[in-house]
Amino acid sequence: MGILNVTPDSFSDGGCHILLDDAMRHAERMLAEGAAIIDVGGESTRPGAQPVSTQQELDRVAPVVERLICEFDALVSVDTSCPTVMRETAALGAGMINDVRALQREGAIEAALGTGLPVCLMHIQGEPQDMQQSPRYDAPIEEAVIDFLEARVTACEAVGLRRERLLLDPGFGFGKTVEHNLRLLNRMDRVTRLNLPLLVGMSRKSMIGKVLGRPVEERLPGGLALASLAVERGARILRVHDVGPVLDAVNMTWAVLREGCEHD
Ligand code: 7PJ
Repeated sequence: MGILNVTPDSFSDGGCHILLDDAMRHAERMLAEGAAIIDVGGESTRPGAQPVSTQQELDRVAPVVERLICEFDALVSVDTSCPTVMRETAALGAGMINDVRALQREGAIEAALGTGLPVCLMHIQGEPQDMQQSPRYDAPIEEAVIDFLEARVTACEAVGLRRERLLLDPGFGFGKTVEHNLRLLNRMDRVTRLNLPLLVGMSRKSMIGKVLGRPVEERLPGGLALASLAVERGARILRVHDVGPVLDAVNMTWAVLREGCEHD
């Protein structure tokens, strides 16, 4: 899954894709490099980011979604928590909803249900404005994440949004310290026990910066290590900026894992 931010303040490629043509060129490149899904986001959820209005988010996202489908026939996922954005982009042909708030906003479950689309439910503690201030958990992080995701799956099923339409994401960096993130990745096989496909996003995130002491433009090698480990621990979709290099890392990892399966 290639990341296409259409926010003026997204931290790693901020301001680069404000222009529609730039966004399209960037998406075309990610598709050429092997992306199966383009994830379009119009709300910056970086720590401390300010909220956007529904209209603002829609104005950013809708033209990009429309052109991606029309010009590239791409499978488009929309990174949104907003019920209106879910409905409007689904009507334009989006193929998936990616909600970092796991459909907790008022009306979001109903909106997602109405679209008929698959939905990724991500774990988050707090809101982007304050989630990184001093994340704390009473239970081990992996247990907290599993309990939260299980509760969200139950809430979806309660209104008729079937399990078969859901994907899960442990939410690296969303209300978590570096130690939480590292432990969560190590224990991620436990999250696979919920028996739903796992999507993960660690590309260029601050956990890499903190461990390696690298600025955002120098985090690819660290990201490749995390991508490989994530696949080994059960991730099935990786949300990334650098599609080509990550795909090589994943294919190499997968070749080793497949050999293990064939000879066991
Ligand atoms: C994630 C996301 C993630 C999912 C962002 C960033 C922050 N969606 N949207 N998982 N992160 N599903 O890319 O650094 O980890 S925005």
